[in-house]
Amino acid sequence: MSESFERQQTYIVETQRLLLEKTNVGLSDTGKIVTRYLNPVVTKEHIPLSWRYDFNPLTNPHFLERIAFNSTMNAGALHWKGKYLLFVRVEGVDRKSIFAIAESDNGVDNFHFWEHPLLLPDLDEAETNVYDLRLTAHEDGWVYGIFCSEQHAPDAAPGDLSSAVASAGIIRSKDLIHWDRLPNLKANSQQRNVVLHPEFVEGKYAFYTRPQDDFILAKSGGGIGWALVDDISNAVISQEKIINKRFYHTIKELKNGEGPAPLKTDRGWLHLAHGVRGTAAGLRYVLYLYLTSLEDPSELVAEPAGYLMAPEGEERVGDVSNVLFSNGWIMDADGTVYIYYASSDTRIHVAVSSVAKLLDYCLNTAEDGLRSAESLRKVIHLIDHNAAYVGNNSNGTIGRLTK
Ligand code: M1P
Repeated sequence: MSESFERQQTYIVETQRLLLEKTNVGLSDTGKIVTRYLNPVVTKEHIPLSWRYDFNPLTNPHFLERIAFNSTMNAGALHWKGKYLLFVRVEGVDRKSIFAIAESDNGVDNFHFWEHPLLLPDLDEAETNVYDLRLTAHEDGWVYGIFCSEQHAPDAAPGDLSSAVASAGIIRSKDLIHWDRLPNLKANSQQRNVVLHPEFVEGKYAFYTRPQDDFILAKSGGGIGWALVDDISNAVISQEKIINKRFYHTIKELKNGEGPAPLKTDRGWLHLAHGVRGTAAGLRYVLYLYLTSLEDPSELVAEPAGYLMAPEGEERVGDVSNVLFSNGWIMDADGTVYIYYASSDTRIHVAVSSVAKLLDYCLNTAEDGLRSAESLRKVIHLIDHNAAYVGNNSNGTIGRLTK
């Protein structure tokens, strides 16, 4: 072994060890609905070295990375046997994604990948890319993973190497090691951001969908859809209704998509979703919440105006800048909620909240009035309400408490 090989190997191994052992810290959260954390929880630097380097000095004399990765993002999440698991979208420099499980004891730091990536059964050789897995521990006893299965559009004109078709792939497992692959969900439109509801509804499997006219834009696709399916081993959408609509001049004007499977609370099903709007600088992806009825999970109960989380600071910049995306969250028995979100399609972070706070936010923040005049009315209403509790000084800032 050359000295340089040995030195480089030691440096790389030691650097990763320090990264994996690093403690994360929550940032100041006074008055905030979620607590962000200082460090991302999973980055491409967390990917095992044995997936990247050939450690044989004879076949890798310069100690070069043999397989390089571009990013870790958009992770499904699951609480499993006391561990916090992330099913990470690991994207290579070749632009293909694979899924890999990273686990942590406390949900906020020390995530380390399992020895092998998830061995996704290969169904169809036309499938080019897979990504954005959503996990559902279903009441039927299986853990399902629903993901985007993408291929080159079969009807693309000669020379058109961009047109693509998105559909929903389905896998399930009972041990998270062996995965069965079921046929892709059959639908009349392209589908991305498909999520399985954790309970049977009317005795059927229920899917959150995102019908879209083409690969990128939802257009007539209206918003987040809902469809009941008789047989998950041959899942066909025959009827789909839009349960969370898009509106002009909102954070989800261009498109939206369900995030992880919703959380069951005593006030309803709590949903995390992403909304997308166009700007002069490109698309902007933010995260928002909505609540649906326990009796009918397709019935909207509350939706606070605007976003819960938007890209901040370093989160703004990355492979696809100005994007927050989440397809994984975990609720602990004590009501703590860990939101795993990727920033700018590059790395994964955690933000921590609680069911109590998220419900309070959902139920006590007014819905979007869709007009500036309505936004003004809401501000005036809050000022008037506060007049009974605080005095306003001459600068208009809050003065002494009167009650
Ligand atoms: O680049 C942002 C996101 O774009 C797509 O999401 P959507 O279909 O909602 O627009 C996906 O490719 C997603 O992976 C990506 O993070």
